[in-house]
Amino acid sequence: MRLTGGQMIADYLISEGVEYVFAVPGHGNTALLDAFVDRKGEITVLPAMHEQGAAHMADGYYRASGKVAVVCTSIGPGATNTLTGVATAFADSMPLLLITGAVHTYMEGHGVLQEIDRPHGNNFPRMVEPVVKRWWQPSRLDQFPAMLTQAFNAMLEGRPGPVLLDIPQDLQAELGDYTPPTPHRSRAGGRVRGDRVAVGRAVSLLARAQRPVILAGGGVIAAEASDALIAIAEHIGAPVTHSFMGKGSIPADHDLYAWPCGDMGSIPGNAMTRTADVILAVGCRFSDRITSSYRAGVTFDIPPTKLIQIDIDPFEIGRSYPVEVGIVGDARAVLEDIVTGLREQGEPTDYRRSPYYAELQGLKGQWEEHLEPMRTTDYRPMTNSRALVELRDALPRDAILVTDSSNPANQAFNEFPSYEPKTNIVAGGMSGIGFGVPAAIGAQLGAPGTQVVALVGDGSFLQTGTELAVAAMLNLPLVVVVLNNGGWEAIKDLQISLFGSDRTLITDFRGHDGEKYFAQIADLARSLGCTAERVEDPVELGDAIRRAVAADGPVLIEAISARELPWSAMHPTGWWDITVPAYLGDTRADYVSKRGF
Ligand SMILES: Cc1ncc(C[n+]2csc(CCOP(=O)(O)OP(=O)(O)O)c2C)c(N)n1
Ligand SMILES: [Mg+2]
Repeated sequence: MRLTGGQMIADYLISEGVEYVFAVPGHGNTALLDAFVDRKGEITVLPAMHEQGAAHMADGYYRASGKVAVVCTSIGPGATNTLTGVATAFADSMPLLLITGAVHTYMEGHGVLQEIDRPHGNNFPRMVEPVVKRWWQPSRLDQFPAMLTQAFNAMLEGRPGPVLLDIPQDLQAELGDYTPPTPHRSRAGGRVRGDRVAVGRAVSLLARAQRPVILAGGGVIAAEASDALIAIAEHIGAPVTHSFMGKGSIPADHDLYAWPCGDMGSIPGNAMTRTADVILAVGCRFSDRITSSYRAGVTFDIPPTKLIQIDIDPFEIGRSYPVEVGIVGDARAVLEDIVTGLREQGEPTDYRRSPYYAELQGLKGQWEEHLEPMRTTDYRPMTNSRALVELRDALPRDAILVTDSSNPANQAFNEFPSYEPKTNIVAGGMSGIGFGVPAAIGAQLGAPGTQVVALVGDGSFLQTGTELAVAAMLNLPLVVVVLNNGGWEAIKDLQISLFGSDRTLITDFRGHDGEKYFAQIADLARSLGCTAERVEDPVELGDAIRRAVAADGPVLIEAISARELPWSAMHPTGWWDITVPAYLGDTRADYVSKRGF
């Protein structure tokens, strides 16, 4: 058949079952977008207010649904605005199909409007290259079928991630011959099994371990490997801790749940990993976030702890810690083989009778005690810990919590129980503020029957909160809770605790009169078409959230939150390498004495 390039793309996306295209239009993609006009009912094109928002929406949609979404933007600024969103998906190994407009093939290099033209014409792909698995910039229509099938292959196979199609405007509009490719005929499918010898060695190590610990990363969620992971934990009595991305791998009320480890981690998480004799790490990168910046003996002590590491990407094996056994493979396939191996070796341990189990329960009790004062206080402005308690109480067990960065995200990581995979959505590797609201819009579209809640700070909201206009247009039943403390308080807390109380700079928002400045966030949400409430008393927060959950459209709750230490801060148990300037004397010396390198 004869189709335009735009029609070929629309047709292939529909054949792949893509439901949503998040788009911002411009002259660079109008011919492409027009191809979707005649396919209404088969695929939905939705607006975003900013291209970063579009990318976070597509990413959030995938994280909640496991289905790929498309981002379609214009050329130049429309394309460059996507970079943070694409980088976020790339860091967390999330597939995302970015389609941008490019200069007409016959005008490339002339420096036309919005062309990134130096040192090479049509050069946007090289800006995005470090954060995509692959990119295409076709110059002929006959390249389209292979480009489209290869794009889905690259996105979905092996370690998933985003890809870019940068489509010259003339090709979007021109007719060419097209034989629709069959989706799935160009990719393998199935699961990559681990090496049998290596799996056998892992089984022996785990069966003999006295203090085994399982560390769940995002790979467990991606591979839907929770059941196998829990089966191993129960067979050998191993506490389970996790990274930001691995949260939800095991229900928080499972008795082997050890809460998270790392610089923002918990007492049990860090104590168990620090003293383990064998750690089974699954689909996790060992970023500085969960290793306490690699300072030995805070979160990990590898060696002497023996590490079994499973990852779909061979590069991750042994990247930061030497492995006793490294296994390349799909997390679920490998864990299922380990379960089989363990069952062949013997009966499950009666782990609840062991002193090791008692030790874990003791540490979990200490953790609850550690959090208790900040969780139960009626102090106003409210603590984040108290807000998290109220939020958990008001939400169903399967609600999806979307966070991005800073204290709201870090405290949710440490304090908010997640019970199911895919109910914890967080900007893990990039940890970018501004992810929360648009990602939650995408997640609510991806999980229509489940309550999605974004929990963000005012600093985060002020970056991308205008995407609530999209939630209002769609009347999405999304709940957004903004913890408004009038500033970038997590960074202020760092400035104070590391550099001194007289060395804060720009982190409290202040007006020209020197008074603290607060954005009126509930008013802002109302102006965009959302219902909004402002809550100052923590006692009233739970009911406000219940009202928001019961509403049928988007509701924002502006919760006025603590802005001064100790109320404003989280109290983590790990260590984070935040560099201290050389002129800060004793503080610098203390920092240097602690760092791992
Ligand atoms: C895009 C981006 N810019 C800057 C940062 C650095 N950063 C981390 S936390 C933070 C403060 C965030 O403020 P807010 O969302 O209000 O949360 P609070 O710390 O006040 O609770 C900043 C600026 C970041 N993580 N992401
Ligand atoms: Mg703030």
